[in-house]
Amino acid sequence: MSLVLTESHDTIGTIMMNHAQKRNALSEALIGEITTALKAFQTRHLRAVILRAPAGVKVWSAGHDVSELPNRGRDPLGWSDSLRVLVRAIQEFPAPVIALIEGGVWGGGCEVAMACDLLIATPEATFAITPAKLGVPYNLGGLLTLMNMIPLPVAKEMLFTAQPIPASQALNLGIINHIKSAEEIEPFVYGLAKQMVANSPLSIAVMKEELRLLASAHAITPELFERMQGLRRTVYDSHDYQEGLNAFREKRKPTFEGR
Ligand code: YXS
Repeated sequence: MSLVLTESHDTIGTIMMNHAQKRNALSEALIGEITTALKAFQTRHLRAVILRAPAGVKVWSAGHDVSELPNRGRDPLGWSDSLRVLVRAIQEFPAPVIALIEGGVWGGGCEVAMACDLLIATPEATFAITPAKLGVPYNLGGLLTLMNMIPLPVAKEMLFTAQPIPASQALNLGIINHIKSAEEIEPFVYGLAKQMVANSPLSIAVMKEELRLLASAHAITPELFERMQGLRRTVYDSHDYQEGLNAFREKRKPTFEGR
């Protein structure tokens, strides 16, 4: 059974995450279908892509598939982790990718949504960044995305509380471009896409890539990189990381001991 539905009209493609029973948890299988769809759209030179879930969902994506996170001792968010592969695929897609968001966006789902070029959400949408809830060491790319998108005190509040923020706050912060009602959001998003695809695809593709390169242009020394990797290792080697995974799998609250 396909975990993703795709369609295209004119030069606009749509990718609909459709794994309801796992709340569109970003499993390797689901991510594989999304990246395959993106590659097919790129081959066909589509000029805009909409990434969405079915209309009316309560959960846009429940984030990284926790059942696929490695037990302690291995970086859960390394370069080749499927979530990181998806984030890069969206960021490097040579045309605008627009997130049409209904429902809750959790954890890695926020990274995927924020990797998109524009985010349009319904008033009921919420955004929660949850590594602290599970004891996961967030990756540097994810932190940089947050630093580029929102003021540091707000990024810290979202990371440290792991609590959802409402679409209204996300709009005020500039995380999302527009809020539209459930009835308006689809025609609005496709209207935006139509405006974009009427413009020069080459100019847009180059500006998108230039902005990606400029946003990631943070020079860090090898020593700084190794210090940060060492810090992250203390987390994924920890009792607390394993406890977070076990608690999720056993459907109970974790007991973190700070070790
Ligand atoms: O019990 P069954 O087999 O029916 O499966 C349940 C859930 O276990 C499953 N499910 C997930 N499976 C793997 N990974 C997930 N992230 C995940 N989320 C849910 O889907 C089935 C239905 O879930 P249920 O009964 O909880 O649905 P609900 O409608 O009552 O609640 C929806 C949510 C999203 C509020 C709830 O499922 C939830 O809180 N899910 C976890 C959200 C979360 O903490 N995501 C972060 C994952 S870790 C991650 O993204 C990164 C590593 S990081 O932490 O760095 O951001």
